Amino acid sequence: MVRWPDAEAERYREAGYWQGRTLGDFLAGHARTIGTATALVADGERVSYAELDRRAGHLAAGLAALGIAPGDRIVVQLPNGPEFFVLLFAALRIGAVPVLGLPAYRRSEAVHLCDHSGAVAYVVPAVDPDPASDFDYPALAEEVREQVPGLRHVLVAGGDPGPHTALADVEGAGRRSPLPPGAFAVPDPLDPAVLLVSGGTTGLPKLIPRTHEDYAYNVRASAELCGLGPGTVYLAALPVAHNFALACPGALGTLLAGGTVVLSASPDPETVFPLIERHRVTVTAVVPPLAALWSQAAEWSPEDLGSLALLQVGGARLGPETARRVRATLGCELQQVFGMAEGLLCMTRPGDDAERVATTQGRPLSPDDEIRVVDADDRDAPAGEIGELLTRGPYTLRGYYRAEEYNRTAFTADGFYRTGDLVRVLPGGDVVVEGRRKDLVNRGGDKVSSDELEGHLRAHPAVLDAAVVPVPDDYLGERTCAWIVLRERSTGPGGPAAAAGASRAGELPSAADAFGPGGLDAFLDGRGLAPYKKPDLIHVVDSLPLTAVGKLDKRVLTRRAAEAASRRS
Ligand code: OOB
Repeated sequence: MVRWPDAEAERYREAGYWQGRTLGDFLAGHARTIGTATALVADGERVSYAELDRRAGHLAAGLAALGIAPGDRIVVQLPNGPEFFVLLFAALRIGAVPVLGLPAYRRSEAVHLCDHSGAVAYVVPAVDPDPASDFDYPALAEEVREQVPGLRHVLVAGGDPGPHTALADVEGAGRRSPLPPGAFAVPDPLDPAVLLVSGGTTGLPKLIPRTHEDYAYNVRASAELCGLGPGTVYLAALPVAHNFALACPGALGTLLAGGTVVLSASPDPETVFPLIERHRVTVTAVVPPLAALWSQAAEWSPEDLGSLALLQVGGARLGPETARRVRATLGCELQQVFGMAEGLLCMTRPGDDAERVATTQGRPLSPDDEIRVVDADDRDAPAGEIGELLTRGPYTLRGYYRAEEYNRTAFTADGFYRTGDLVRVLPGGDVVVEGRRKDLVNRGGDKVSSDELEGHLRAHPAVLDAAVVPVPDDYLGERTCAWIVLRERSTGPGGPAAAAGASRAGELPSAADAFGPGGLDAFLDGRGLAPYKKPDLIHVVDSLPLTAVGKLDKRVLTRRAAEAASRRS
């Protein structure tokens, strides 16, 4: 990994941001001081701080007994449940590095994460808690294991492990032969604590090393900003594998503050509203489409949501109208969060006036977050003008993991991260996100890399070329639109398509004929792509538009996609 230069590291230590501690070390202290308090609630199960600490210790010993050593990577693909946290704290204790994958990932993503991180272990749930997808994770793990020879262990949480090892057995082995405190060397706080997955890069997803120092600061500072304390009851509605729900301040911020984390397997109002009422939830975080959905549902749902004091909304653009409506219907304080797994967090502050909260994405979390707004030539844009946001600071990465070449363009020579987001900064320092330069589709917080999806589309034998662009959508903000040029067409009359009878000369074959049984959907499923990355709209065309210099003109495609969508609605 790329480290911060010594001078900066020193500055962050002197300012008190970096405290020389590991990310999980507060847990043992809490177990002593507030051991009986409830740390986690899930499915009626309550886990106290003492129990979480004890279980993490047992699992740490069990993992060590399997031969998992400091620095080893463990790909974790677990839903919101106690096991996620037992495993996270266990790994942190022995200095193993969890690679946090989303539950929606499938073979393509899982193989990439295990392979690219050089993981020794992969952890999946026995049962998909989402009945709508009912996905077979142990079967996925078998496929991953075949394709990634370096993977030594597949550990299965909660239920029948099939041909793999039950996570509970690893914990049980550690319980029978526990290791004394001090048995493990304390991890170096400057080393990665976790690897997060980037939403917005070219090619396959990049991994973000978050060190103990920088991530602990991220958690602590955001927990302070949001005023979390022992009375906080945080509802994890979004996946805790995502930075927002994990650490901004999220579940880790709540645990650090001695509060209670309520884990929900789904963010649907039918699931979360009863949880909010029953557990008197005070804080939660959602993406904009969910904020809108919750606000609508709150108008007719019988549950009492009065305990909710703060709703954080982030991950994608929240329009001012939605912001005002959400505040009015849910009757709680709203906070906009513009964040990224790479680091920088901008947040509106509790107490900011309502208009500021409705119309801006807040200001950087740390006094030492440096931000620059630049034009296409990296020159500072005039004050208040729109430009690309560059940032560096005490919790923003200096380089992706094992990505030397990519890092040369993703960062400036002096270490600023190019966010790819187009912003403007108001005189009071508030940031307003105006668009983006990076090539991705933000489906209501779920990021789809155009490049990654185009690669999958081009792999189809009937596809000659493909381009993926966003199209505006009332609910998600954006949806994914794929423009596809078919091979048959390009071979002209008498080519393979004509021979196969799929089309008459000069006429496009119907998409259904060209893509085979089940269409593109089935093809992409077969490639093991996460379902949310599949295109929402497909246009088959003769050719893709080019710019004057002969490059693909995505601006034209984006405009055409929007026009086609508005004609339809
Ligand atoms: C969060 O993290 P990621 O890594 O999934 O995505 C980061 C990107 C940003 O670069 C930006 O393009 C977009 O998501 N984004 C927003 C936004 N928050 C994130 N765009 C407009 N308005 C916002 N409020 O999405 C994330 C990480 C931590 C906290 C919150 C969100």
